[in-house]
Amino acid sequence: MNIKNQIILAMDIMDISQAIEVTKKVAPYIDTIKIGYPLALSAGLGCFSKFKENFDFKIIADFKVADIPSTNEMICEATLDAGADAVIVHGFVGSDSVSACQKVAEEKGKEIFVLTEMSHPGAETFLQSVADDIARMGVDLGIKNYVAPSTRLDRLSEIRNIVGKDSFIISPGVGTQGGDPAQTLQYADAIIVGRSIYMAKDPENAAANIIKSIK
Ligand code: OMP
Repeated sequence: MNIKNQIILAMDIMDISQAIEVTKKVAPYIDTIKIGYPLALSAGLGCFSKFKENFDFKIIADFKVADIPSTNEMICEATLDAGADAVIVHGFVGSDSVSACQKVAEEKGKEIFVLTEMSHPGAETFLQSVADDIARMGVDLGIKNYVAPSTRLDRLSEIRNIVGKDSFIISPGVGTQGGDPAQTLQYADAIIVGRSIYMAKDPENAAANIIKSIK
């Protein structure tokens, strides 16, 4: 994906006006925002166009799509038609479900991100053991964009090895979950940061400090 800035804001504030206000403060540092269930379920899918009206940003819809192919197809249709530029899709559901999303995105000139391993501790229970296979499946399907954890650099590095240097990896878990921005960017193309920015007393300064730490 063509993301210039290495930092993606995870905007999980549930109040749309507050979400826009905070985003305005950090707008100079970002060109891509990730919006997921917290904001979309509170404000509706119209929040994508509200963000597009206010910012010249790409929007990644973090809906972690994980259903049968025909339902995945409908979810991606609705999400991308509402204005998202890309959608995050779970890989564990298998190649038919992922391909369904890939097909819809391609038809619309948009993109998907395949989630391999998640960043939270619970991902070690089930998901971690199949994450390499999920990444290999992505490669076989010709997927170019992936999500992989900043909280386990050994795993992030392994997933990078599998998907190759030409793939685009975005990495959540930086800051509040413990991941380090600079170390993560040794393996990922961009970091996803939420609470360490939007819950900071001074979000602009928080974003500026992260940028400084990766230069
Ligand atoms: P903070 O922990 O507040 O920085 O937010 C991280 C963001 O990334 C949240 O929106 C999570 O839902 C999301 N995320 C993870 O934290 N871990 C994952 O494994 C995957 C995601 C994601 O798909 O974005």
